[in-house]
Amino acid sequence: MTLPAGISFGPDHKVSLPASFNVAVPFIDRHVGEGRGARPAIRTASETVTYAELAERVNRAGNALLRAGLVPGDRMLMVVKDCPAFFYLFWGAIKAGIVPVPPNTLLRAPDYAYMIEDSGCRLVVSSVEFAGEIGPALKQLGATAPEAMTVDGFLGEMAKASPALEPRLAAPGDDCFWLYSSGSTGRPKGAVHAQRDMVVTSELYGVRVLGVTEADINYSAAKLFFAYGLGNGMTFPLWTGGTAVLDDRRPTPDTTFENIERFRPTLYYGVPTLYAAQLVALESKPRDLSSVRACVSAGEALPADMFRRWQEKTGTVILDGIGSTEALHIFIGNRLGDYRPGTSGKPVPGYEARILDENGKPVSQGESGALWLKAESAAKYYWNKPEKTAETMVDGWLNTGDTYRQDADGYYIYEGRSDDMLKVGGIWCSPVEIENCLIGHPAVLEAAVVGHADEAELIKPKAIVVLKQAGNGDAALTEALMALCKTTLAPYKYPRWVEYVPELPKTATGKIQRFKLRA
Ligand code: 3UK
Repeated sequence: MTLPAGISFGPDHKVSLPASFNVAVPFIDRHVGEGRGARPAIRTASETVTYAELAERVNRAGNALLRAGLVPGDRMLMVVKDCPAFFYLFWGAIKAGIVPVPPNTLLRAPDYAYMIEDSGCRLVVSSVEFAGEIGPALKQLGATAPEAMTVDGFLGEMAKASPALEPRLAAPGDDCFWLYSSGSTGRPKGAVHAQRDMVVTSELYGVRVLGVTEADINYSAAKLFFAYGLGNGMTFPLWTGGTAVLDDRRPTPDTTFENIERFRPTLYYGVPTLYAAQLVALESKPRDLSSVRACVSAGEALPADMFRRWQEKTGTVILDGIGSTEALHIFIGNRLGDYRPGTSGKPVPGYEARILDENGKPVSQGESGALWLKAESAAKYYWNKPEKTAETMVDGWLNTGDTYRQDADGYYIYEGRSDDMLKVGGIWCSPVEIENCLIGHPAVLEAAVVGHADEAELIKPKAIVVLKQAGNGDAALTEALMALCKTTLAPYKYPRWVEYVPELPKTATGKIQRFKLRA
C-alpha cells in the first residue's frame, strides 16, 4: 500500500509530514476514501467494527468530548480495557485536538489520583471494571476532582453527538498523547508524544521490519495501555488498513490460544512471561497456530531457550525487540530474515543506537555500556518533570537506562538495567514501592526487593526481610506479606519469594545495596 497523501520517508528513513495536519486522518479517515470502508478494523468476541463505522464513531467521540466542555489542548485520562471504545476515545480526542492519556489499567487508586492531579486532566473516562480504584481516586481529590464518566456513559454521549467532525489541524511536533512511565523512585512520569510519533513507529517498525500489510490480522496479548500493545493492537493495523483483534480478558494461555484459533491472526504479539506460560500449556494440549506468520516479544529479554522451544513446538519464530514508552515502540529488533535468539537484534531502520562508557564515549566493539537512542518517535519531554527530562533526553538522544553490548556480528545483547527497576511480565515494578509496602506490616523492620529468576529464567520480585523480633518468619508470615502486597499494590508486583535475614547490606549513607542481594 502506498503511504498516505502528504507523508513520505527519505532514503535515511526520516519522515516528512505536512506542516499542518491531524494524525487521525491517515490512521482513521483515509481508509474509507481508499475503499476499505467495509473492511474489518476491529474484531472482538462479540462484534466487528468496520473502517466506515470506526471513522464515524471516532467523529462522534471527538464531538462528545467537545460537548462535555473540553477544549483543544485539554487532557483526558482514559482508564479503558481493550475494547473498541478505546479506539473511539483515543482517536476522537486526537481528531478534536484533545490529548488522550491511557494509563496502565492494573494500578491502584493512589496511582490514579496522582495521574489525575499531575495531568490536570479535565475528564476521566473509565471502564466500569475499574470503578473500585477510580472511585476512591476521585474521592481522594475531593472538590478538585475533574468530571468523570464510565465508558458506557460515554457511548451514550456519543450516540447523541454529531457523526461529522473536522480534524483540528496541528504541526507534526505538537503534543498528541501521553503515556505514563514509572521509575524506581518518585512518581510516574507522563511522556508527551507528538503527532508524528505513531507515524514513525508504524512505518519503521511495523511496515519496514515486520512487513505489516492490510492483509494482516494483528493480535496483541499485550494490552493497549502499554506502548507496545498500543502499536501492535492499534496503530499498526490502522496504519496499514488491516485488522486488530481485541480481548478485554486477562491474557492467559487459554484465552490467547482460544483467540489464535478463533480469529486466525497472522501476527501475534506477546511478552516473555506469557510465552513461558503458553509453552507449559502446549505440553499438555497442542494448539493450532498455523495462521501465525510471526510472533513478536518485547517488554523484557526473551531467553534463547524459549525461542528454541517455541519454534520446536509451533514452527514459528519469536522476534524479540526492545522498545520503551519514551521511544514509543521497538527500536532494536530481530526480523524475519535476520534474527539471533538471545539478542534484541539490530537497530530498526531510522533509529540510531550508541553504547557509551561512563565518560560518554562509544565503547569498543563487544564492550558493554549504556544504551542511548536517537529516535524520531521519541517523547518530547516528561510533563512537569524538567529534571527527569534533562537527565533522560540529552541533545536529541534518549538515555534508555539499559546496559547493552554488541556481539561480533552486531546483534545487541541486553545486560540489565542501570537502575534497580524490574520488569515483571513486561511491566515496570519498582523495588522501592514493594519495600515500602512490606515495611507497612507490623512484624517487618526493613525490606529489600531484588529481581530473581524463576524456572523459565524470567525475573520476578524477591523480598529480603529483616524482622523487628530477631529470627525467621514462618510460612504464615510469608503468606501474609505476599497477601499484603497483592492487595495494596498492582497484583503482579507481589514478591514470589520471601527470605529472612538478620540485617541488610548498606552503603555508608544507609542506602540498601540491592546488587549484593541479587546473587
Ligand atoms: C526493557 C527490554 C530487554 C528495557 C516497550 C516494546 O517495554 C516497553 O516499554 P517500557 O517503557 O520499558 C522499557 C524498558 O523495558 N525492555 C523492553 N523490551 C526489552 N529489555 N529485552 C527486550 N526485548 O529495560 C527498556 O528500557 O515499559 C516495549 C514496545 C514499546 C514499549 N513501550
